[in-house]
Amino acid sequence: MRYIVTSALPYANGKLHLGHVAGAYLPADIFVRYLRLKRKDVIYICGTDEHGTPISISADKEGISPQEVVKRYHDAIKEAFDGVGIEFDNFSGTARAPHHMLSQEFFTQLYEKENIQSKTTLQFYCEHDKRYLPDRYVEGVCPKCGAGGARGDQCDKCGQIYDTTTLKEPACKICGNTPEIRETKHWFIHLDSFRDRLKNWLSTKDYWKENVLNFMMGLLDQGLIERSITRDLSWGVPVPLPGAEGKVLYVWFDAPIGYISSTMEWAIKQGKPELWKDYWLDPDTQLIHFIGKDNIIFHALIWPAMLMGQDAGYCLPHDIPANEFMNLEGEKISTSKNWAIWVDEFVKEFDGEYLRYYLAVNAPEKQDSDFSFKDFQLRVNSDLNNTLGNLANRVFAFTHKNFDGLIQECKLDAECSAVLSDADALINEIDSGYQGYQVKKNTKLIMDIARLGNKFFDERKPWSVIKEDRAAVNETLYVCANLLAKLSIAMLPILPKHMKQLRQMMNLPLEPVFADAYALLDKEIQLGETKPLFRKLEDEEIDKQLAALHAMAKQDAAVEYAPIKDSITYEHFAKLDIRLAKVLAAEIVPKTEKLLKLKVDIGTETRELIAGIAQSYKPEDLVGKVITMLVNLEPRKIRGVSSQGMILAAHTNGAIKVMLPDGEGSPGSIVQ
Ligand code: B3M
Ligand code: ZN
Repeated sequence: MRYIVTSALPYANGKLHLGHVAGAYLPADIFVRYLRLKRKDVIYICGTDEHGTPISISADKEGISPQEVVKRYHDAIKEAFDGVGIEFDNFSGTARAPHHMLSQEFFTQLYEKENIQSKTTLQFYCEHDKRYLPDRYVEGVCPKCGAGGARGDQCDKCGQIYDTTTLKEPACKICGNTPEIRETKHWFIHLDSFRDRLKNWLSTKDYWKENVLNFMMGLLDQGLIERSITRDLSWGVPVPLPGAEGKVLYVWFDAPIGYISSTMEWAIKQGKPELWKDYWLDPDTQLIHFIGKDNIIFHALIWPAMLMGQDAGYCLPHDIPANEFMNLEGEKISTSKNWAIWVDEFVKEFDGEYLRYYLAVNAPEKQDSDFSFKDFQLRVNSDLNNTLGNLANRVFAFTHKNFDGLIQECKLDAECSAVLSDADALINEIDSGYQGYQVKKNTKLIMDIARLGNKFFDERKPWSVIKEDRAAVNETLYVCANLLAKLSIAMLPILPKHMKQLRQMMNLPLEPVFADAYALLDKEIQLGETKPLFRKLEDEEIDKQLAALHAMAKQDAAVEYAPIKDSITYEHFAKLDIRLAKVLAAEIVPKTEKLLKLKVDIGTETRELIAGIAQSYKPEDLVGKVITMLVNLEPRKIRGVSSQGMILAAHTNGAIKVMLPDGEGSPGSIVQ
């Protein structure tokens, strides 16, 4: 039996961040490495998704061709994958000619079988740019919540999806003019004609992850509607029909076909152009798509229908392990707010396998998870260094010091055999964990093997036994070496580079099979040169990263400006009596978090007032400072205190900053 494992094709429109890696790539790479340990026939296929409106928008904005945008990000993404050891058998791109041809064949086949039909719809058209405007090319005011900056078909503020033509105050994103509404022809795939086949096929998928199954069942119950699969754009796969000039296939129609065209490219590189058929045209092939949860509908509904509609004997997805999302420091990753960790930058600071480990321990398998720098540091230090690394270090150091690096194979007493069979029980669990994509659970089980080893080493006290019983110490070391050997196989899919190093230091074969994890080392073990496997992460480097993350996000945060208020006369302004005031005392208003009670000197008198600035200032930060204050504001009772005035402050960069005079200032001075 063969396996095709795929990861969602990343858009060639931005760099790779760690949320991508955690969701669709690392879990797949680990699974593939596991299958290879089992000597399964597997190919791991991916490539960049090079079509879609955002790519042509980026190109328009930068005044370059979409090809240039695509090339830039294709290369950057590939490099980032290399940095974290994600190894595809082929990494293609959907702008390549063979992919275009195959996508057109897919379309034509469905069209000829009448699974695709055309319809006339309404669409924005920009007279100035002489083009139809796909949804993302139009911006306006949301018809539901009234927020500005709403996209043609969806408002990011309230999440509402609406008919493009109901958008208020539409503006063309290219030139800013108001577009008109025109008729345009598009093609739709009739999913309903696949309903029974889809239902039957889905009914055999009771082993799928719950999140995917529930989602699909809900969709099928709602009834399948037709879906538009073409767009008015120049960048994409041209619709292969007469009279369809200026129309391309919707990016989500052609993208999954990329899994096949990338496999074809792979076969050609292997010198066997027909080889892709052995995989794709065998109904027994296990086709497994790793994706993020936002891609479920395309992979579990539309794509299978497209494959069925070909009537060409394509295998259908066997499983679609969709992962949830990974957040960053408690907040949603957002590329537009620059709240993201870019993989290429991360691997310049830290070993890419530290990231693999952390994303594995913290895999967003059943629910969203969170990346936090402090937790990353903790995991690397306590798991990789103090647990796994520690076992290797102490065994190696002890063996070098007392036995010239040589551990003899030996008979085992009951205690030792028990430890090794405990480890084998863990290996069993790890084996089935990998089969069920349970990477997170597996990292814990593997660490349990290391913990077992450390505990055993401690209990056997080789440092004191060495004086009277060298054979017993050899036995201890032999058991530990076996544990390390088991662990090096169990952990290989997650930390391939480090586990290879570990095996190298122990002079073990570098291409083990999974079953070797159960076998006892049957020869003496002559250690090679050994060195610590991992390094500890210091507070300073972690703090530095954290600070950089916040700084980048602030710098790029999209500032929302309130509209400028109606004009006033000077007389209006002159009514405001603003003076400098010196803070004499400050304290938090009890039972509040935001309020400070201030006592200030305004030259002529002292006043008390309440200011909502406690989240940006501690009381002691303010005492002694000269600030600006509106002194003729009507007094107000706040929390039982009569607040006599208002201090002036700016809301800026997410904090409140009190306005201070430039240099020395004396209380009572007029501000105007
Ligand atoms: N390009 C990636 C995304 O939605 C999308 C996946 C295509 S897989 C065929 O992030
Ligand atoms: Zn325009």
